[in-house]
Amino acid sequence: MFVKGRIATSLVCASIGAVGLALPAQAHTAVAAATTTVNVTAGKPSEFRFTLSKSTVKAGSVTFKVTNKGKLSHDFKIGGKTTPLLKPGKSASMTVTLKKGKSAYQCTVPGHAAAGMKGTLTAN
Ligand SMILES: [Cu+2]
Repeated sequence: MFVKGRIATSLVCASIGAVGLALPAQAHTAVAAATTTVNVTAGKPSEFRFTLSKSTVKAGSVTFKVTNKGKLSHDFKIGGKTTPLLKPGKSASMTVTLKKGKSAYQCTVPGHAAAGMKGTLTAN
């Protein structure tokens, strides 16, 4: 199993080209898995809360799949981007590049962040 995995990694590296071959194999694995997906639920566990499937992510490209399970419309803002306003039951995906450190997120509907619809996500 381990040997088989090594071969697969080598093929990925080879496809990147001569520049890629100069880097250690581990770097190629990181490139292949660069985009992290975080599932975000708005309106859960209570109306003015977000639940994120991950509390830390790798810095770089992060896709947020936001679903509104509340009774009011909500959106999700992080890293300078905001999803469309989502009606109850609706969802949207958004890809953001996050730098290392803490990124604040919030709902931009007036009053919602103040009521608790905010938090921070750590990127390493
Ligand atoms: Cu909201």
